Amino acid sequence: MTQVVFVLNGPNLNLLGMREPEIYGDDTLDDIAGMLEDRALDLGLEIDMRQSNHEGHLVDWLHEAQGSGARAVLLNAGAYTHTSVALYDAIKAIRTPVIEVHLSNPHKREEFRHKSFVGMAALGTVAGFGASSYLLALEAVARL
Ligand code: CA2
Repeated sequence: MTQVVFVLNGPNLNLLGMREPEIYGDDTLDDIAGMLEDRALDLGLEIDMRQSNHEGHLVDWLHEAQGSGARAVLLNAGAYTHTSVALYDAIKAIRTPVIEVHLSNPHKREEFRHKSFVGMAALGTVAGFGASSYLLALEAVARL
């Protein structure tokens, strides 16, 4: 049976490709889903891509990843990355490996983006490579 990789995206990432292309690039979230699905096919994996502007949805989906036996989670929690103890606790509470993903490199940006509750609980982080951050994180999953 093909193993499923959850790709969870947080607040405002539904606007990707429409605003601030100099920071986040031209690709929409649908474009990124397409790229991931193509690569996943080669790797024998399946992608379940989701986006929500609500913190609790991301928490529920992390629980669902564990409950459904997903292979791993790629998590771009958007701004919740820097604020959410609930996401920290949820990642700690599940055994499913979680990889933190960012389009930009938060460490090159404002001070408030330097702290990551997600990064403190995740297995690893890929950041700063635009849409390729997601692809690199998927490659990492295939090597786990
Ligand atoms: O670089 C990333 O992937 C971020 O997770 C993006 C978040 C930001 O708060 C994190 O610090 C780093 C912001 C996502 C907002 O996405 C937008 C997309 C297009 C236009 C405006 C916002």
